[in-house]
Amino acid sequence: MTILDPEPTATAVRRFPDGFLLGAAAAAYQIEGAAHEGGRTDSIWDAFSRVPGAVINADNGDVACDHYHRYRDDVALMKELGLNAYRFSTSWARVRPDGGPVNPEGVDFYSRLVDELLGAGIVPWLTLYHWDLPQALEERGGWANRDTAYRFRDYALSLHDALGDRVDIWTTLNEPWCSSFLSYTGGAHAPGRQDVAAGLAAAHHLMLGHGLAVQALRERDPSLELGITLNLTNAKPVDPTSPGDLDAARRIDGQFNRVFLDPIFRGHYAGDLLADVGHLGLRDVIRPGDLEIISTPIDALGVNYYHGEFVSSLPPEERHGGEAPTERPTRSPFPAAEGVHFHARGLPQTVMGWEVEPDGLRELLGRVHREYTGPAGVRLLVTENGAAYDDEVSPDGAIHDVERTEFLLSHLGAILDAIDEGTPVHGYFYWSILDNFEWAWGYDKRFGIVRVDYDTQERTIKDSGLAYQRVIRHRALPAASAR
Ligand code: IFM
Repeated sequence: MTILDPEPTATAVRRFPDGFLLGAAAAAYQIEGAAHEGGRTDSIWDAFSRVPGAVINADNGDVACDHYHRYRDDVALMKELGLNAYRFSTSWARVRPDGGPVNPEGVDFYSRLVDELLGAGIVPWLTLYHWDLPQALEERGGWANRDTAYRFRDYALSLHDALGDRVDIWTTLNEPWCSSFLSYTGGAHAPGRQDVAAGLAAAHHLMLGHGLAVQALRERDPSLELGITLNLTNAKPVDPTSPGDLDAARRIDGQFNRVFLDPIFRGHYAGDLLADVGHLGLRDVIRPGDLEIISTPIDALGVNYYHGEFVSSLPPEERHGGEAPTERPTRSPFPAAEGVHFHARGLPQTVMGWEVEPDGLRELLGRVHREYTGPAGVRLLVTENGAAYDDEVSPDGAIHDVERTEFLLSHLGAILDAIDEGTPVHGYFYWSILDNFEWAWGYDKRFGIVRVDYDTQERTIKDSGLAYQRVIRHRALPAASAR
């Protein structure tokens, strides 16, 4: 039997708990296009895409998947797939161009999108910030400037004014690690800065903005479900008996995971993290009261999981893939990880060079539940997980993306494993509903369960999408032995 067969037999399936959301995600700049329409002005990604060598093939989000004009058809596709929920982000530069007054035309786009989703019986899951700061705010210091956190709160409230009557689930930030360290320290993402202190300031101010927005939205409507999405990893030592490797794993865990988890859930930065990075600029930006704001209770934590990290104090024999493709020189995004080397484990890899390790998701969810969300009584969901492969269109027009299908099913299986061992997980969002603009990789990497032909904008559901459609219809996964 395969996942595409008509009916899985009752004994050969693993069922998802009642209420578990099976959805998919996308983000404004990656799919909307219409970059210069409806009053929208530049975000940092519009500006960064113009920097020579910053994005592969000099691609940009001007047109992307043209979702701004095709959102009705895209929602119809989501309905056909049976998605329970759709996680999308709003563009600050569309809603408040240049970070200034509200743009009714921009707000109206999201209002129509939300109505379309609700009409299709799909829960709208709104993310306020998925990396596309208005360029005008970057020119005033961007996230390294504390004031941006307050502007973010105002932007959140403007959207609540328009959508608060219809959207119940609000995520403040998507992957602040990327919009701080990868963007302000590593320079691989917009705005392309390479400054350790700016990256630490950005991380702190992003969390401050998160806390301010949660407070303000909660005050507006205590019934909202409020949360944040973090990209998290398992940082493992190559040699668990080597003090150098253990320290490498501790540093990466600290500067990737705990730098956000501890302030948000515990109201402090961990002592070892402060010892590593406090003197590099972090202590200078923490003001009295900040950590109380940042740790304002939330209702939901979204975990984005793609791969683990296998680290050592010794270099690998061969360089591990996965770096940004940019022709511009970049630096390590980690503020204090000199001497930490990233190794491969010999696992299969996606075309991003990311190792495929579904069981790492089970392990990560268990850890996050035990140490953070469980004690806080916060709902835990997987808000992104997905894989890029070089898809081929078969002569019959189908996309037989066997590897992506297996990736999707095996990660769903890992979530059921986590649930079986006592980790409550409440939902899963595949990344992404559509092939789209993969940041510095441009359109070169395809993550979608729906193919986008960028010449014609034609959409085709891939085999992975058809497999997901069946999982959603039956609310069950065929047991591994039955696939
Ligand atoms: O495309 C991105 C997304 O914007 C954020 N999370 C990771 C995805 C794949 O790189």
